Amino acid sequence: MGAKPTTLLSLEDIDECCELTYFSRRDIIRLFDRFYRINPNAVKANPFGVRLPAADIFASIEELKCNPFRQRLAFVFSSKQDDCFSFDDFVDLASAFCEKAPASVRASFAFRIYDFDNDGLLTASDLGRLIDFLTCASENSPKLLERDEVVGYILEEAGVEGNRSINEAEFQLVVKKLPDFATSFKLIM
Ligand SMILES: [Ca+2]
Repeated sequence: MGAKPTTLLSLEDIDECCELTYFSRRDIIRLFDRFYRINPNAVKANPFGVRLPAADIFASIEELKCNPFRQRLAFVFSSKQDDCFSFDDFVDLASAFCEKAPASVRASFAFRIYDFDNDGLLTASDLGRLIDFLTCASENSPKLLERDEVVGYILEEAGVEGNRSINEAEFQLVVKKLPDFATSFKLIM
């Protein structure tokens, strides 16, 4: 039957992942097992080099299966921007939205996800697309962030009018005023 997934990881590998994320050794082992199950043969052949299609990864994660932000997540977290994730990319995604990640880290990734045209600014156009994403999502699909009020707040607090745009520092300030942000913008994997 071949090796168990955990034997593919050395303690050094695990500790390196721990250092770069908010996870414990046990978390890393659990995530690796999850990654392995998506395509055991490919992962076994090249545990850290293999890049699995983001679509396969999302399909295996209940919380992401129907998430309207799948494409944005694939873009932001695929280190080679090839719509595929290495194990490191997968861990980065899980770490960014885990419970231990500080609100500022989650906000930083939220900013990149909402910046649909990747120009480093949230413009009215980005926020408009964000509202579309949130309102077009199926009623009963799980969403990474189900926050119509957040969108309203962002517009109001940042005073977006005309061509006004929000940079990441301003976005962080807006998010600080949202007590629910840290709890709503999370993903348990
Ligand atoms: Ca933008």
